[in-house]
Amino acid sequence: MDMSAPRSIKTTCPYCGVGCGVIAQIGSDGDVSVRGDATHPANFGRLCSKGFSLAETIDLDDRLLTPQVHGARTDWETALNLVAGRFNETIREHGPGSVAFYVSGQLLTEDYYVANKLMKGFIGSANIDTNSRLCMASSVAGHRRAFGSDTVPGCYEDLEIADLVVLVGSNLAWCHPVLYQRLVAAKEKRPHMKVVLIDPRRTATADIADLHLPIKPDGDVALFLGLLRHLARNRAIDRKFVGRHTNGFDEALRIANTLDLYALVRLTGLSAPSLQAFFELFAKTERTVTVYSQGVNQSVAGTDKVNAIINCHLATGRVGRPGTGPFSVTGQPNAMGGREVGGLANMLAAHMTIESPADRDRVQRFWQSPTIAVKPGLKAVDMFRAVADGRIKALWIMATNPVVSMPDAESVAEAIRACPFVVVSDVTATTETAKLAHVLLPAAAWGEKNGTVTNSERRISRQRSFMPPAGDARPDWWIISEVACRMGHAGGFTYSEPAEIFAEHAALSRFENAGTRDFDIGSCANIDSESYDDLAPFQWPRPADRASSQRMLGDGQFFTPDRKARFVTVEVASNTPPHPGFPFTLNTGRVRDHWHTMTRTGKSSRLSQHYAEPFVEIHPDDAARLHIGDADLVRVSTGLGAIIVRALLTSRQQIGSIFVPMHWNDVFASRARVDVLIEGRTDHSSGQPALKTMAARMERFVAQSYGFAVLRRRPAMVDATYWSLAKCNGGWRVELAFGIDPDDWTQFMRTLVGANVETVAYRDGQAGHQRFACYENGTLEGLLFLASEPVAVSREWAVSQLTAPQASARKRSTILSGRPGADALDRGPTVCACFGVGINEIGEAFARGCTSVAAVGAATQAGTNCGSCRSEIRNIIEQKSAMLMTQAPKALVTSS
Ligand SMILES: Nc1nc2c(c(=O)[nH]1)N[C@H]1C(S)=C(S)[C@@H](COP(=O)(O)OP(=O)(O)OC[C@H]3O[C@@H](n4cnc5c(=O)[nH]c(N)nc54)[C@H](O)[C@@H]3O)O[C@H]1N2
Ligand SMILES: Nc1nc2c(c(=O)[nH]1)N[C@H]1C(S)=C(S)[C@@H](COP(=O)(O)OP(=O)(O)OC[C@H]3O[C@@H](n4cnc5c(=O)[nH]c(N)nc54)[C@H](O)[C@@H]3O)O[C@H]1N2
Ligand code: SF4
Ligand SMILES: [Mo]
Repeated sequence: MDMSAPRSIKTTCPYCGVGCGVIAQIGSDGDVSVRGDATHPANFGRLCSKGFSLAETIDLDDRLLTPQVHGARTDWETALNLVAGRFNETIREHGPGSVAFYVSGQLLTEDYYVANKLMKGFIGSANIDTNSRLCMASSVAGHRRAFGSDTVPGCYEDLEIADLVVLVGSNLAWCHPVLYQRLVAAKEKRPHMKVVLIDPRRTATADIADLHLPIKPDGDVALFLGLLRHLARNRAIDRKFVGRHTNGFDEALRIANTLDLYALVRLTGLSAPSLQAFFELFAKTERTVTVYSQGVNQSVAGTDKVNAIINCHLATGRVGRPGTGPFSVTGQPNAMGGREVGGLANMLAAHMTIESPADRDRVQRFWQSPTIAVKPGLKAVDMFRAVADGRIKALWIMATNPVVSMPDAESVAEAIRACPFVVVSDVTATTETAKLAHVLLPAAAWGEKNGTVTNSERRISRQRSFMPPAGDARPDWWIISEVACRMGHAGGFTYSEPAEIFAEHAALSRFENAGTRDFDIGSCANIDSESYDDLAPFQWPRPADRASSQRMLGDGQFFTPDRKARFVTVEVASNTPPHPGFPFTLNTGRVRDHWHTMTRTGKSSRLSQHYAEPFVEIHPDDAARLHIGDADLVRVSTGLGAIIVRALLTSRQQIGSIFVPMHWNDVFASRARVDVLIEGRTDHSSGQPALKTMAARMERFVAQSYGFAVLRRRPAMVDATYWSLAKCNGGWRVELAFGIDPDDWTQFMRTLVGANVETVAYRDGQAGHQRFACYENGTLEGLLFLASEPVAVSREWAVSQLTAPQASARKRSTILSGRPGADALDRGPTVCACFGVGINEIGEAFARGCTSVAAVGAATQAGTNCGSCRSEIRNIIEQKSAMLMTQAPKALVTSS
C-alpha cells in the first residue's frame, strides 16, 4: 500500500471491550483523523470521547523506538538473541517453571496466540498469565462452573430489546459508553423498558436507572440469593427448564433460603421496600438482561457473585434467548480474544482445559509441539509473588503496566527489581514498568499493526494498520516468534504475517471439535491473506458448516459432560469485620476520559480536562467529620502505603466509602498510584484480586503553600511535595502543594519553566498570595499562582492564556490578577470533552433559555458527539433549575 497517498482505513478502537469500528482518515500531509464506522455492528458510527480523540494519542512523544538493553539502544538481532539466550539458559538450569510471561488483553489475538503457544507447547509451562486476571477471571470461572465453558451467551442487541436491564457493578456510561448510548436510545424508543443499577456509588450510569440500589460493598451475593429465594416463593421459577437443562437447583435454593429479609437488609445495606421492588421487577419481567462488570469480578467473592447472578437466570430459564441472559461485559479491546487463545494460566488454547488429558493431547498433536504444560501455571498475583521470592528468574511483560495496575504495586515493583532478567515489550518508553526492565522491546502501536480482536459480544473484528511502525517498532507476534525461533523452536513459529496465525488459531478451534467445544471459527481455517484483509466483523461461533450465531446456549444445551447447566452453591459472605484504624472502604475504578495507566489518554489535552487531577470522592458528612473541605488535599492510606489526592465531596458516594480512580501514574502525579494501597487478596476460585474493598483511612493534608501553574512546555522536574500534571491546550497545567516553601519562588518558577526567562512577579494584599508570569521574547512561557490555601484561580481561564494572542503590556497585569478581563469569557471546567465545552458555557446557554440537553447541544455543541457528558449536562440544567448551585459537578477546583 502507498502509505503516502490520502486514504481511509477501517479498523477498530483499541480501548474498551465494546469494540467500536473506526475509520482512520489519512490526509496527503499524513494528518490522521478518526470517525465512527457506520457499518460496524458494534457502534453503527458512534464513538465515545476516547475513540473520538484517538488521533491525539498517536504522536511519538515517549514512544519506545528502538530495542534497549540496560538503557542503551541496540539492534533487534542483539536484543532477540539476548532474550532467547537468557530464557533458554534459565530453563536449562532451573526448569520450565522458572520463567513466566505476563501479558495483556490489549494484545491482538495473533500476538496472544503465539505467546501462549510458546509457553504452553514449547517451553512446557503454563506460567503465562494476563492482566485479564485482574479483570475477567471471575467471569471466566463463573461461566465455566455454570455452563462448562467460558461462553458469553448474549449480544448487544439483547440490551436494546430487553424489558429490564440490570446493571451490577458496571459504570456503563463511562466505561462502555457506546453500548450505554445504545441502551439510552433503546429506552427512549421503548419507554416501558426498565433499568436497575446496583452500585454503591450513584454513578453517571444512574442517570438512566429507574431504580438505583446503593448496595453495601460486596453485598451482591446476598442480594442475588435473596432474589433466588423470592423467585422460588413467588412461582417465578421455570420448572421445565430447570428440570430438563440444569443440575443443583435444590441445593442452591437451600442456601438462598437461609437468608430472610432481615438478613438481606443487613447484608446488602438496602431497604426492604427497594429490595422488594427489584425482586418483583425481576420476577415479572421475562426479557431481562443482567450486565455486570468489575463491581462483580474484582472481589474475593467475585466468582460467587457471577454464579449468584447466573443462578437467577438459570432458575427463570432466561439464558441465550433474545433479550435475556447474564452478560459479562469485557473491559479491554481483546479480553475475549485472550480467553479464546487460552492466555490465562489455567486454560489451554481454543477454550480447551489444561486439566483434561484429552485436551492436552489434542493441542499437542495439533501444534506438533515437543511438550505441553500439564498443570495450571501461576496466576498474576501469585506470579509476582514467585518473582519476588526467586522462583521466577526470567520474566517477560507485554502490553501491560503492572507497577501501576497490580495490587500491592510497590511489592510488584520490588519483585521486578529483584528478578535476574526482565523483558518488557511496550509502545511507551517511560512506563513505571519499562523503567525497571533489563531489555525493552519496541512494539508496533495501534494504527501500525494488523490483527483481530474480539469484543464483549463475541464479535471478531480486524484491526488494520494505516501507518508504518514508528522507528524500529515491530508487531508483538513478530517479536515473540523471533524469540521462539532463536530458542530453537523454529518449526512452530515461522509465520510471515498475522493471517497465517489467525488461520492456525481457527484450525485449532475446529480440530476434533464437532460441536463439543463452544469456540469454533472453523470457517476461517483456510483463510488467505486477501480474505483476512477484507474480513468483515463476525460473531463466533462460525464453524465451517454453519453461519455465525448471534446468541448461544438458548437451546438449553450446555458444554458440561451431561449438557446440563449447573446451579452453583455460593457462599453467604458475612459482613467484613471493621478494621481498627482504617474505617473507610476504598473503592477504585475508572473515569470517563482516561484509559488505565494513562500512557495514551494522558497525551490528549481534550481527554485530560474532565478530570485534570487525581482525586478521592468522599461523602460530605464523612468529610465534615474529618474537617476536609472541597478541593483540600487528602492523604489516603492503608497498611501498605499512602497517596495524596484532591478531595471531591459528593453525595453520590455513600457514607463510609471512598473512591479513587486507578489511572494516575508517576508521570502525571507525585503520589497517586492507588494500587500501592491495595493488598493482593484474591478470589479463591478465580485468583482475581479484590480491587474495590480495601480498608483505608484519610486525613487532610495541610501544606504551607498551594500552587497552580500553566506552562508552555512539560516541566523536566517538579520539586514540590504534591504535584499533578495534565496536558492542556497549548501546554501543561500543574497543581502544586508545598509542605515547606522553597527558599526562592522566582528560582522555583524558573526550574518549572526550564529556561532563564523574564519573570514578572506580583504580590497582592491577601496573605500568601503571589503570582508569577514568565515571558520569552514576549511570549508567555508560564504562569504560577500561589496561595496559603488551595488556589482559587479559574483553571480554564489560566490555560486559555497559553493560546491567547500575545499578551500586551496592559494585559500582563490582567494575567497576574488571575481573573478574566471584562471582555473574556471564563469557560469553566470542561464538561464536554469532544467539543471542549465548559460548565460556564452550559450555564450561559441555560440562562439564554436552553432548558434541555438538546437545546444546550444546539447552542454549544456540548453532548452532540459521543453523548457521554449528557448526564452531566442534564444535572447542570436540573441544578440550575432548582437553584441548587452548590451541587454542580464542579471540577476539582472551581473558578474564582
Ligand atoms: N473510560 C474508561 N473506560 C474503560 C476503561 C478505562 O480505563 N477508562 N477500562 C476498560 C476496562 S479494562 C474495564 S475492566 C472496564 C471496567 O468497567 P466498569 O466495571 O464499569 O468500571 P469500574 O469503574 O472499574 O467499576 C464499576 C463500578 O463497580 C462499582 N462497585 C465497587 N464495588 C462494588 C460492589 O461491591 N458491588 C457492586 N455491585 N458494585 C461495586 C464501583 O463503584 C464502580 O462504579 O472498563 C473499560 N472501559
Ligand atoms: N485499583 C485498581 N487496579 C486495577 C483496576 C481497578 O479497577 N482498580 N482494574 C484492573 C483492570 S480491569 C485492568 S484491565 C488493568 C489494566 O492495567 P494495565 O494493563 O497495566 O493498563 P494499561 O495502561 O492499559 O497498560 C497497557 C500497556 O501496554 C502498552 N501498549 C499499548 N499498545 C501496545 C501494543 O500494541 N503492544 C505492546 N507490547 N504494548 C502496548 C501501553 O503503553 C501500556 O504501557 O488494571 C487493573 N488494575
Ligand atoms: S465505546 Fe469508546 S472506548 Fe469503547 S470501543 Fe467504542 S469508541 Fe472505543
Ligand atoms: Mo479490565
